[in-house]
Order: sequence, then C-alpha cells, then structure tokens
Amino acid sequence: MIEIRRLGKQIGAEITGINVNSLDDGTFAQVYRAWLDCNVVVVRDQKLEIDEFLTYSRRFGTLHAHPLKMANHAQHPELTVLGVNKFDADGKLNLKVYQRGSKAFHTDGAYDQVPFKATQLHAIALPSHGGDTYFASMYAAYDALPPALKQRLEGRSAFYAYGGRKHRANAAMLDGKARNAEPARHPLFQTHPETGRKVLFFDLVKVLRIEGYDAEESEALIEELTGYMIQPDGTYTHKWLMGDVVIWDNRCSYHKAAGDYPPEEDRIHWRVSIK
Ligand SMILES: O=C(O)CCC(=O)C(=O)O
Ligand SMILES: [Fe+2]
Repeated sequence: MIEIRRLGKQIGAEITGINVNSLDDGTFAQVYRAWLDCNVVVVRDQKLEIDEFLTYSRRFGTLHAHPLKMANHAQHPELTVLGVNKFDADGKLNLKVYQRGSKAFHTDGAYDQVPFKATQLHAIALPSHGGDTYFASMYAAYDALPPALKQRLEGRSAFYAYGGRKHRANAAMLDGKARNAEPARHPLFQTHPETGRKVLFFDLVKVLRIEGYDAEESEALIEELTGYMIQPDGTYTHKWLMGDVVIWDNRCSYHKAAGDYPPEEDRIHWRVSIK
C-alpha cells in the first residue's frame, strides 16, 4: 500500500510501500502528483538494477546524457555515477568529483536553452556521516519577493552558462556541443507548466548577469535575489538512506550538495537528467 508523507513544510514528500519496478499507472499517477505538489519526492527501500532505474526514470520524461562526460556510464550514457574516481592516480582528492554540486544552490541544466525537468538519484553507497542534499522551493522564493522588486524585474531575464561568473573555464570539460554553446537566457519569473504557480528561476552557480543592467547593477541584483532564494519554510534537507530514490523538479526547486562527508568514504549515486 502506497503511503505518502510530507517532509518539509512546503517541499519534500516521502513515499513508502511501493516498488518502482512494478507500479501500475494509477499508483504512478499518485507518485507524480506528490512530486508536483511537493517538488522533491523520496521513495524509500528500492533495490534496482541500472536498467530498472532507467526504465522507472523514463516514466517522468526523456533521459538526457549529461554533457559533462567524465562520470557517465560506459554502457549506459544517460547514467552518471556520482562519486566515483574520487582520487587521481597520484592519490590526490579530485575536488571536481568530491565537491560536485556543492558550490551553491542551483538548478540543473540552466546553461541549456531547455533546462532539465527533473533529476533523479539512487543511493548506492553512503558515508557514515555528512553528505546530505539541501533543497529549497522556487515558489517560496517568488512569494517572498517584495512587490517593488517583483515589479522592477517583471519580464527580465538572466543569462546562464556552465561554470557561471567564477568558473567559466570549467566549460572546457563539457562535450563539444555544450562547450561552445551560447549562454542560455531564462526569464527570472516563470510559470510552472504543470502547476501554473510562479517561481523565481535562478541559479547561483551558472548565472552570468541580469539582462538590461550594467555589470554593477547586475551584481547588486544577483546579491539581492540571492537573499530571497532560501526561505525557511521552503527548505528540505535530505539525509540519505540506502535504497533511496529521490527525484526533484528543476523547474521549481533549487538544490545543493552539502559536500562535507569524509572523503575517504564512498558516497555513490546513480543519476539521470530528465527533460
Ligand atoms: O550529490 C548531491 O547531493 C547532488 C549533486 C547535484 O547537484 C546533482 O546531482 O545535480
Ligand atoms: Fe545539481
């Protein structure tokens, strides 16, 4: 029997009592509805083969191979294995692997003209402590904006690129097409295509500038918007358990890896990007 329980005040839901390998359409519709309502859905206690994880993930949309090829699975290019090859040949911790996703709150694929709809992770190995994932609601961020700021930025967009303002050189790690892509332009205020609710679409890792302002004004606005992204009632911190399958909606949530676990321990997830 499916059981759905809210985790955070505004985002996060836990689902127990299902096997994602054998969900009938009616039960999947309940999972999908909970996901739209709560933005982040945690399905507990799954034991999956790679094919099963991919098949289940395809029920949410089309899988998209991540343009950062370094950890994509050789036989299953749509699958990224997070947390592997953490140490270089000389034994040095590779921070690009260890700190992936932990720089700042972001939404996946903002560098793309069509950002990812969803990202789904399955926990394969977990450290003894640390390694949480933080989530925050873009709806709560939008709702918290003062009316004057909303009015000022209505209709405005921001530009995004891999690596953002500080680490643009990291784009060199992407595959050819993505490496040479023009920055993507996305409206700051968007309406979620399925819920009809308004969000503050923003990404601190990849934002370059706000359109229509000079560099100084743009930086000031980025700082101002940053102050509204994380609303206490709009957050959920996920503490991973083995077997968790977690999917988040990139159209209405920000996330960030804590990036604080003991580096000598494994923290491994299967990951897919869904459009
Ligand atoms: O490892 C995590 O907790 C999340 C990393 C991340 O940002 C991602 O997979 O998109
Ligand atoms: Fe991410």
